[in-house]
Amino acid sequence: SHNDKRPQKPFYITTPIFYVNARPHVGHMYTMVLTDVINRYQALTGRKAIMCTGTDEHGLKIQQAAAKVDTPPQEFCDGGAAVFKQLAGSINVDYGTFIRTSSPQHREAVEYAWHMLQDRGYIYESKHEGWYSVSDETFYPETQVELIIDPPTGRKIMSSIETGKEVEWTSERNYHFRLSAFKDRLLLFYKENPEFVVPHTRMSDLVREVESGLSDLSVSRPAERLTWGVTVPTDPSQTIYVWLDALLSYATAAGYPFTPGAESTGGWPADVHVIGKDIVRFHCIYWPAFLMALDLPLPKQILTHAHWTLGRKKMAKSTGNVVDPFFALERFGIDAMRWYLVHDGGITDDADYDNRYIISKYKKGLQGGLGNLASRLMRAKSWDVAKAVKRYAHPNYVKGQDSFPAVSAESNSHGRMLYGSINALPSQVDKFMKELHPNRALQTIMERIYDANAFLQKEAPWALTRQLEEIAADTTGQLMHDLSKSGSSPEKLEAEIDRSIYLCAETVRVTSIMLQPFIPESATRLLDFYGVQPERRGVEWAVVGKDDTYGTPMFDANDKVKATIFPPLTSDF
Ligand code: ME8
Repeated sequence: SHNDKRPQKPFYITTPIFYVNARPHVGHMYTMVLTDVINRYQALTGRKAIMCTGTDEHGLKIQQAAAKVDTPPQEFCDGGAAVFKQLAGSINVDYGTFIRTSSPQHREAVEYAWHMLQDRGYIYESKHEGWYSVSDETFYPETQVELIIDPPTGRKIMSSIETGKEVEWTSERNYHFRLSAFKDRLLLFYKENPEFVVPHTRMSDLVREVESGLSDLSVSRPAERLTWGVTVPTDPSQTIYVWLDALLSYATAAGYPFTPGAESTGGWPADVHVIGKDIVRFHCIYWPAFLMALDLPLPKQILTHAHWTLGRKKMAKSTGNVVDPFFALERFGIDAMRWYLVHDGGITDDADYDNRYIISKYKKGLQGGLGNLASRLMRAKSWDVAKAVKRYAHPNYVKGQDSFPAVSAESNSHGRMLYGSINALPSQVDKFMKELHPNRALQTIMERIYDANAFLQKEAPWALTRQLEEIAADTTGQLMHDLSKSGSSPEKLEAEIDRSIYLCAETVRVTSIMLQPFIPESATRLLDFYGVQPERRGVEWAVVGKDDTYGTPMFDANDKVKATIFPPLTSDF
């Protein structure tokens, strides 16, 4: 139909906007990288893709943090936002938008949304009493708090059972959002969109929580307590609750309030919000309810990832149990970090961060696995990758895999297995990426690289090369005679060598194409090393045999520095 001709909405993906009250740690970097990988993958498939990250700058927590260091809140936030922006840049995160909630553009969007909510009758004023956690920026009901002894101070404090954070009794007049009115609509929405929350296990917890009932949500605080935020446009004595303000940043960044007829040019609605499992309630209950109330389309999926721990305890800025991402980057480099975080980071289960793992896994996966395979093939004097490619790539070798010459049935079957598994790789990666499991996608790519290394080891083309050299050097002609008697010939041996080289080179080419979203710099260097033309690096080229033009490095392959894509990491620091 003519509708199919409409340009596709840009893919739109976000990270949470991060609080600026403390320096970022590896957990924040992880969310940024996961999001970037998914966004870059979409772009690799040829879709316009927009990623948004940014900073959450309002609220009591930030107000208090700024006051503590005697700095005006805006100045305090400018400094914090700059650090998060720097982090994104330094780990090669290709964000299109960096949204700050203290920006005038965002303030206007929040004011507009407030008017809409009020006009539609979703907001009312009443007295509110409850336990408020400044650290979590949320009220907890009586049933979700307990009296504990605060370990550092020995003081008895009331705290949230869920997060352990201190809560204080608050009694005030403020505005409420009719969250309770959305219970049935939310449950129906979850039922009709079983893929809304990834991984699926967190969806059942969510349904249980909503089924057990929703109370209305306090969405403003008296301005004498909370000054740093967006003022309620109809009542200057109140300031808008930080989470309503913060969640709306996803809309602001996509152009909200939207221009009629151009609602989706900024990517709205979001395809994926990537968040940590700590903020599921805000994104999977409050956020859809706000959007329903505003009559805006809902995000398609929320990817809720697990946490990084350090010494098995959650990495968190409030406890100081953190790894500085800038130090880690300086020590290991951008792609080693990106690779490690995605390969070993948890979606469903928490993962423990350890410098020793980074080094040993890098050694196995990138340096010893991919780097070694790539350079063994390309730097050997005894064969020529470009020649092997010319010989076997389609359309030069149209007869296909079954006709690959082989000296033995055994090696023929190994080759066929590798051929089949590399050919299947792009669709496996695609499936995992669409299921929002970048870690599985990356692990599968790595398996193909390990397969190719094992194949090369078994085929040992260097042994055939030596055999050819010996035959050539044998003046008696005996070796040549033996070879012919066995039904082989120097030409057949050469064809066999080329065949092994070709299958391994294809593994490097195809995996490098698929690795671009994960380790963009290294993958680009690998593709340069293999002389893959820049316009042949999209996923549509990740088909065995499709490219018959590569094999000659775009730089001097004997330049040790350039040809060492994954230099060794040092473990002594
Ligand atoms: O919650 N492991 O901001 P925040 C993995 N401003 N990821 C972690 C992590 C860990 N140990 N610790 C933090 C906020 N993260 C709000 C969000 S959105 C409209 C407002 C990541 O600075 C993870 O993505 O506390 C988590 O959800 C987020 O940082 C919390 O960042």
